[in-house]
Amino acid sequence: MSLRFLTAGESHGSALTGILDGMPAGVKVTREDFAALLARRRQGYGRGPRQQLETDKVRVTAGLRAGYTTGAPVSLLIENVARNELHDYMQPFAECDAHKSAIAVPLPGHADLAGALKYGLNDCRNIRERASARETVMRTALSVPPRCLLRALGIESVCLLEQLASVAAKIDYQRHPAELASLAAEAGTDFMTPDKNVVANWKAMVDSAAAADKSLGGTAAVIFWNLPAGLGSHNQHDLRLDTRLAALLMSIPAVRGVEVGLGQQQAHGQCPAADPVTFSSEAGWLRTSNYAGGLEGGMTNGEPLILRFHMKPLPANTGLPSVDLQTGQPATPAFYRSDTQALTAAAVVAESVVAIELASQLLEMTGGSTLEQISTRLEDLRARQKRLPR
Ligand code: EPS
Repeated sequence: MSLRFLTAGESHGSALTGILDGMPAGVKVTREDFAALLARRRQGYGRGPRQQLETDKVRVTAGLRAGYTTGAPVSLLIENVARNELHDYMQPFAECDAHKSAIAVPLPGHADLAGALKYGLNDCRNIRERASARETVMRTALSVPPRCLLRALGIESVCLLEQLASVAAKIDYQRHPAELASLAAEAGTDFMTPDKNVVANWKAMVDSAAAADKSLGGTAAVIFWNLPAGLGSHNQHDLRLDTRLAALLMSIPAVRGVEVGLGQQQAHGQCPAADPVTFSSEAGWLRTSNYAGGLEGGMTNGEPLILRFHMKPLPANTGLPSVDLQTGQPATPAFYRSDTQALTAAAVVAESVVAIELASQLLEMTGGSTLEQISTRLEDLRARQKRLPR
């Protein structure tokens, strides 16, 4: 493990804080890199009103100097600027009246009840504030330096929406990811999908869900390409790259399942279970298909890495019965402002946490304290991986 990160912050607290440790020196990072990525996380058709209010402006408080990483831990701060009375109730010291913002009725499907029982609380506020997906803005921001490192090494990525509720886009994962990325760019920013024909239908679905205060889940994909073979390991359960990537994707709020490549179709016999190998001295090692999604035996195999995840509808206003933690009586949870769909945001977050892990794996494989050293070693490795091993 070469890169480590931690976040702190509550949804309606004053700010989110993050630390990323282990970045090499000499990686160029600009203000625009942060702004553009965080704007991508806010966009999407069906995001909640909060997304228009938050600016997600990143203050870099350590680890960058004159536009380059120094090798020291990178420290970031993002203030929550949208204000409502909840922010007054999240003040750190005794003058804040916590009772005024108590949540006595847990939302089914949320962290509320499990957290209240864990901490012995009859107020779910502390749990909900930290479990909120607002925290993912910091994980996304922390991925910027690792993304800049990957970009400098020629590694590219895209995230795509594949299915919203029961309506699937048509995506051929056997196409080159750069083609999928340019189709998605053509289809616009509402849903980040390469299938422009599904967009109008998805918009109408979001409109009717919004009118009913419901939320929609779905499936999205993250693809990285130009990776060397051998990131990860087959040697120990916790070093397998699929172990680590699945854990990171599952850590995104509301994600309920993860697939590597077309894993479910492979399991159900609906597509080949493996991809044929070819070799030529010009092209090196190639596969004629990529159903495995670029991961075999816990390691990248040099093909595009394809990960897919399933996100449930946000459980904000399901209308399901609950119980008042203070009275023990049946009760309906209070209305809770939410996104109609947050799959577009989750896809950007997923791409971000995967970027951090892949950068970490590359650092582990190449060693090196500076971008220059890493780049030279990776070039050498790539050249060797094109030849027959001796
Ligand atoms: C969230 C509830 C909403 C979302 C929030 C996540 O916040 P609020 O209750 O203030 O409207 O907008 O997501 C973000 C703020 C964000 O930046 O993604 C929740 O409970 O998970």
